[in-house]
Amino acid sequence: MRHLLTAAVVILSLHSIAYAEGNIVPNSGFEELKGFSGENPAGWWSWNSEYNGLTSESGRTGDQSVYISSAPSRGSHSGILYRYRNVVPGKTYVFSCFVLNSSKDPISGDAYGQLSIEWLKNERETERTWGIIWGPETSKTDWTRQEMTATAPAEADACNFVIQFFRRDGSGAYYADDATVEVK
Ligand SMILES: [Ca+2]
Repeated sequence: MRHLLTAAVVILSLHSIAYAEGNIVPNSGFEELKGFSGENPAGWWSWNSEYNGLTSESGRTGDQSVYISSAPSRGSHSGILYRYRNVVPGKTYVFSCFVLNSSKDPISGDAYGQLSIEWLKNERETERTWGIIWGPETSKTDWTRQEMTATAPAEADACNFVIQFFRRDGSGAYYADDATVEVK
C-alpha cells in the first residue's frame, strides 16, 4: 500500500511540474473557490475588491470567471493580480486572458480594460510594462483573447500579472477567464 501511495505522489508531482512548464499561473480558469461570488480567485489578489471578484454569471470554461467593474470615482481603477516569485531577468513572459464585455453593464465612454506586468525587486515595484487595452468595442457575445509580451528587466526577482479596469470618464464591467503566462 505504501508503495502504491508513493507511486501516486510521484505521478502527481510530475504532473504538476509538467503543468507549470506550460502555464505558470495557478487557478487560470478561476474555478476555485467555487461559489464564493465576489471573492478573490484562489491564488490571486485584488484591489478595490468591492468592484471585482469571482462570478458564475459567465464563464468561457467551467462555471466561473472573474468580473472587473468600474469603481465610483473618475480616475479610479480596480483589478486582480497574480504575484509570481520566480522571475528570471532576460526571460520573456507571454501573458494572456480571454475577456467578454458585460451585457448588463457594458464598457462605456473611454473606460477600458488592460493587461500589465509590474516588475518587482525586494517586494517593491521597479518598473511596469503596459499591455493591450480593450474598450467599449469589446464583444458581449464572443470571448476575445488579449495578449501581451514582456521581457523581465535586469534585477527583477518577482512580478505581478495584472488584469485591470480603468474608469476614466466611462464606466462598465467585463469578465475575464483562462489567464495564462508562458515563459519563453
Ligand atoms: Ca472559468
